[in-house]
Amino acid sequence: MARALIDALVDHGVHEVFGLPGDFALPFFRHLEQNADRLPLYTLAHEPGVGFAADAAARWHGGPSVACVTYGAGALNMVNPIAGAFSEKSPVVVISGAPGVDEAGRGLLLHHQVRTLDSQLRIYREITCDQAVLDDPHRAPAEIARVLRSCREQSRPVYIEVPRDRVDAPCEPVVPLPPSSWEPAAVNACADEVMARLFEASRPVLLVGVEVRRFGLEGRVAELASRLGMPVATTFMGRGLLAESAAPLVGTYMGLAGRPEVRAVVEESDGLLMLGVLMSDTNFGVSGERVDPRATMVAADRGVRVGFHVYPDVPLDALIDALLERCAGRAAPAEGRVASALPVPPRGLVADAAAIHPRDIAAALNDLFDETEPMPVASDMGDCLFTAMDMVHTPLVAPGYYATMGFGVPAGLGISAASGRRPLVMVGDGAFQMTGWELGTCARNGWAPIVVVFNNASWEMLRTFQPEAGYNDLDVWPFARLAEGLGGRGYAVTTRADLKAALAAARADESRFQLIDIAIPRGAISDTLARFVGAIKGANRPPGTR
Ligand code: S1T
Ligand code: MG
Repeated sequence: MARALIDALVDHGVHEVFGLPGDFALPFFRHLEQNADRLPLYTLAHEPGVGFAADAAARWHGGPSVACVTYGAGALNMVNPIAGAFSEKSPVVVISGAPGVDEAGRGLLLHHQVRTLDSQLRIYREITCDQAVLDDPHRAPAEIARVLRSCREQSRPVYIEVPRDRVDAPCEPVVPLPPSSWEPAAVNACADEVMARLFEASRPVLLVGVEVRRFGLEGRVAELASRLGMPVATTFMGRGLLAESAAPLVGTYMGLAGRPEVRAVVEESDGLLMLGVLMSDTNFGVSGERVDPRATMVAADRGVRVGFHVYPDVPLDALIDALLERCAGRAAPAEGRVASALPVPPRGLVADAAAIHPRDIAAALNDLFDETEPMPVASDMGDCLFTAMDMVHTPLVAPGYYATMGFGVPAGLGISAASGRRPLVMVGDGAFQMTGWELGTCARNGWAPIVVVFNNASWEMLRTFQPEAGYNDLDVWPFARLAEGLGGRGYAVTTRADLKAALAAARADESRFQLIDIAIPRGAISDTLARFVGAIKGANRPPGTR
C-alpha cells in the first residue's frame, strides 16, 4: 500500500516530501527512504517547519507537495501551518503515520492519542478539503485517487492517515481520476453575462488574485487583460502576478493601506471583475465596503458571483477560456500597459553611517538584485512583509492573508528544495525566535539561503496597534552569532554601509546559509505598514469620527 501511495504521489506531480518521523510513521518512512531517488525526502527539526516548507514548495510548483509526520504529537504540531495552507489555497498533502488497526482494538490508551483515536482526523477535517484513512487496502486506491484529485482541483490541503500495520499490505495501483466535470452551458451563460457587464461599464477593471497563480492561469489572464485592454490590479495575495506581461497593470490593490491611485481605479469601477480573489481583510485593507457589490463579479472557489446572483460549479480556468473565446479577434488596444501607474521600487541605498530604516532594506535588496539577479523571496509576517511590497518584481511566498508568523525561514527552505535556487528570506526577530532554528537543517539538506532578520527587538507590528503596551519589547538576540552555531555565517549590521557590505559578502558565499542581523530602531516602520495600521485604526474608530 505504501508503494501504491508513493507511485500515486509521483503520478500526481509531487516532486518532494518534507518530513519528521516517529514510531507510528517509521514503516512508511522506510518506503520513502527506499524511493528517495524518485521522491527526495527532506527532514526538518520541528513539525511547524515541515508544514511551512511543504506549503511554500506547493506554492512554488503550483501543485501538491507533501508533509509527512507521525501521529498525534507530530501531526498536531502541524495544525497551524496546514490551517494557513487551507486559508491561502495551497495544495499540501499531509501524510500521517497512525496506530495499527489491530493496535486500536486492544482497548489500551495509546501514546500520542488525544480524546479518541480519531481526534486527529476530526481536527484535520477542519483544515483540509478531503481526507482518507487507509485502514482497508481494498478501498485505499480509490480513496487515494479521490483525495489527490481534490487537492489539485481545490488547491487546498488534504489528509491521508496510514495505519502502521497496513503499510506493507498488498494493494492495487492507484488510477488517477479524470477532472471533475462541469456544465458547459452554465459556463457559457456566465461568460456571456460577464462580458456584457464589462462592455456596458464605462470604467471596467480586472482584479486578479491568488487562485490565478495557484491554478497556473497567469498566461491566459495576461492575454485576456491585454485583449480587453482594461486596467488590471493584483491583490496583496496576488502580488507579482502579470508583472512580466504586457497587461495594463496599475499595481497592487490594498484598499486604504495601498496607494490612492490604485484604490481609485478599483473602488470607482462600475464593472469590476475579480478573478481568483480571496475576499479577505488583508486583501481589501479594511476597505471592503468601498467596493460596490452590485458592480462586482467575483470568480473564486469554483463559483462566480455576479452582482447578487451566483453561478455555481464554474471552474476558474473554464471561465477564463470562455471569456478569451468571446474576445478572440479583439486586438489589444494600442496604448497597452499604463506604465506610469506602477510604483518605482526604491533603489540606490546611500552606504553611509546612518541607522537602518525598513525602506533602506528594500532599496539595498533591490540594488543587490539589480547588480546580480532577482532571487525568489520568502517573507514572514511582520514589517518584513510590508517592506517586501517595495521590492522589485520577483517570485514571493508569504502568509499574506492567514498572517501567521513562523512561515519565513521554513518557507525559504521549501523554496530551496522545490526550485533548486537560492532564496532570500525576510523575517522579523519575533518570528525568527519561533522557527529560525530550522536553519540548522541546511547543512544536511544542502541549502544555503540568505536570511535578513529585521531585528527591532520588538513585536513592532503589535506596538503600532497598541503603543502603550510594555510586553512588545523583546530582548536583543545575537542572531549573527547564533547563525555560526547553526552552521551558517552571520553578519551583525547597524549602519547602511554595513548592510550593503554584508549583502555583497553573503551573495558571494554560496557554501552555507548567510544570516544578516539588521539592527532597526524601535518605532521605525515601513510606509506600507504605517498606511495599513492607519487604515485599520481609522476603520475601527466609532462611526462619524472616521
Ligand atoms: N503568533 C503567530 C504564530 N502569528 C501571529 N501573526 C501572531 C502571533 C500575532 C502577531 C502579529 S505581528 C506580531 C505578532 C506577535 C509581531 C511580529 O514581530 P516580528 O516578527 O519581530 O516582526 P515586526 O517586529 O516587524 O512586527 C500579527 C498582527 O498577527
Ligand atoms: Mg520585530
